[in-house]
Amino acid sequence: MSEKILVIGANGQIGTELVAALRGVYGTDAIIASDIKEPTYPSGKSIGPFEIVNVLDDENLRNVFTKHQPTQVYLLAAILSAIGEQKPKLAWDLNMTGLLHVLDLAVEFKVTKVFWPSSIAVFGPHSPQFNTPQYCVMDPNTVYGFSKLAGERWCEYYFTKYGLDVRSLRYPGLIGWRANPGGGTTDYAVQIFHEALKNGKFECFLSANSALPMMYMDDAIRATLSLMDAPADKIKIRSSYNLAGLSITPATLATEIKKHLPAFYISYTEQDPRQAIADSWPKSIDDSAAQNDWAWKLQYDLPKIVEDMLTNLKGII
Ligand code: AKB
Repeated sequence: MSEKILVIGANGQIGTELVAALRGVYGTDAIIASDIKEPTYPSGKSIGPFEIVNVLDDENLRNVFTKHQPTQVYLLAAILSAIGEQKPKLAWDLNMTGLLHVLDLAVEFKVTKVFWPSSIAVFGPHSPQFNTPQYCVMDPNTVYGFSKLAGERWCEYYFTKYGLDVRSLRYPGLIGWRANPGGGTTDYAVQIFHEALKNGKFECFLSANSALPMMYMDDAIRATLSLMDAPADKIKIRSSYNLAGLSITPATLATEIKKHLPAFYISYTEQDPRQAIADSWPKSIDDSAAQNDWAWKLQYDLPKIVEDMLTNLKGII
């Protein structure tokens, strides 16, 4: 069967990279990129099909499904943790109503596979902080976190009740050079590279020793594609898989950057609301279920991430 893959939220940090990767595998015309606005990245509209989609507008979404008859859908449109705390009702609405619209249309249009990203934000202050297991106490205290947790329950529900093949990953913070993150707590781990190269210094909004799980974008995209490629019977978890990455602090990241840019200087903001969010999240994650079920394996360690980020950003900053 020839695939037609709809990516909703294609202009974001993950979407930009995922569309490029999917076009590499399936061909440009097989991937319909979509977002609420025209893309600003050069890899956007001019390179392949693009649609304006607002996930809250059921009719607009239905028209796009009718026009393209997608066989797979990746729903990436979401409001992340930091912005979610500024606009809690909008974050809940977008993250939840948007998901339900897409799940319903996927059932109706007999979409064969749906990908929806969850996050380490589903864990909360009473979850184990180190090596956080797949199943444990989950009491997220951000709107983003509990919208993702509720979304996971909906995904599993649509799989069980309607047989919809929904697959999901709990992404850690993602570090990549091709597109910037927007409105998350882990955004510092991308900003630090831009500031290091542009200004030689960075004021971090998280404290020096705030450990959080992070992953290089190349690994995250590879994990996404291999989850989606795995035979359905290998996918034992229909809520969302833990994905560990590496446990990174601002201080360890700065130390690694200094090996390349010895004059780089990091300072820390005294008080920032994102600190409380970071403190409520795990410091490291156990992703043995992903390793066992669909042979997940991380490739990028911290030295490799830093070298690749600096090398690629140097060319474009
Ligand atoms: C955020 O910081 O909100 C996101 C996430 C960890 O899901 N990057």
